[in-house]
Amino acid sequence: MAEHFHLNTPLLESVSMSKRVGATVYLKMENSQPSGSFKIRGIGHLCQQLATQSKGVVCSSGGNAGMAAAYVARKMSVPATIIVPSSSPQLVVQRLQDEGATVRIVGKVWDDANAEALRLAETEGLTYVPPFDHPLLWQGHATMITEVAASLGPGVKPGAVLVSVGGGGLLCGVIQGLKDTGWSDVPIIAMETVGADCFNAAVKAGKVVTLDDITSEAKCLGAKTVCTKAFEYSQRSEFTIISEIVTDQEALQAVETFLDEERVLVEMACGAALAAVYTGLIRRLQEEGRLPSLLGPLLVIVCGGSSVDMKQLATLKHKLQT
Ligand code: PLV
Repeated sequence: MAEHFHLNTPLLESVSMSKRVGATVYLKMENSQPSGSFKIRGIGHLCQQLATQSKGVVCSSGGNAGMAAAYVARKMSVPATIIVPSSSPQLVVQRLQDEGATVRIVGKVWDDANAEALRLAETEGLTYVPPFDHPLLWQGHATMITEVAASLGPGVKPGAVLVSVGGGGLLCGVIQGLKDTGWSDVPIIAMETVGADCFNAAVKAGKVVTLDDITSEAKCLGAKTVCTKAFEYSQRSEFTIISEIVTDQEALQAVETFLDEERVLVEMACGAALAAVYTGLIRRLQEEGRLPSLLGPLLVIVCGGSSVDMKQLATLKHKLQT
């Protein structure tokens, strides 16, 4: 990649999480990317390949893909239209507008907004920026793993990687990165919330399925159907992908604990992954023999997210009564 938009993010050791897990925990701080999440890696790469001559980009998003597209478009001096569903909080709309994007609210969930983005791309001749389902996105996301390898140095390899899954783009990127690094045998724990669990549903059904609705408050995990590539990876024997779900309450509690202990505010989409540590899920997987009892360093992808501030946190707490 020539010039790129993402940053090389810090890899921090978390003492409090390490204590809970009983192994060293490293946090890949994707929350510190411009635009607030890992999405900038893939979307920056995709736009460099597809949008240099563009008259404008259009992106459907729960929020963070849109933030990345708006940021990249501004840097490339290309107009950006972001389509979000009505479930995205007002603070995201404001942040997208502050980034210079035109924002349209269409439909109830991301899938509705996506149909409109595809239509606009077709009728207006705009470059469509998908939030999770494209090989260029996965290639861009993969850089986070090669960076981790460089930060850890030779001879150190993660014992497992912990990620959140929405539409599965992050998962595909992490797997791509593990392949690039020669770490394909590292198990991945893929986390979703109940009610935004399209990957878990696909793994259980043995085929890609479409959820009836998104009932989780982790709206940025709210794709009704996981991308085919993510499902395909789950079926291949060379990768170990452990699909698990947590409740919204657990994801929100994880956001709060992470804020208290690491002094960083992330959204519930990220809290889903963090909850695997705070609820004792990692320990349970070890007890069940699904992860080694002597676990190497646990790599947590802190995917971040802009759909949160103290007011939104209070709103979610009230809604979920935590
Ligand atoms: N969010 C997408 C899809 O939403 C979006 O439009 O922003 N963590 C955060 C903070 C996210 O924003 C997302 C995706 C994920 C994790 C999951 O990534 P994915 O979709 O690549 O699995 C509907």
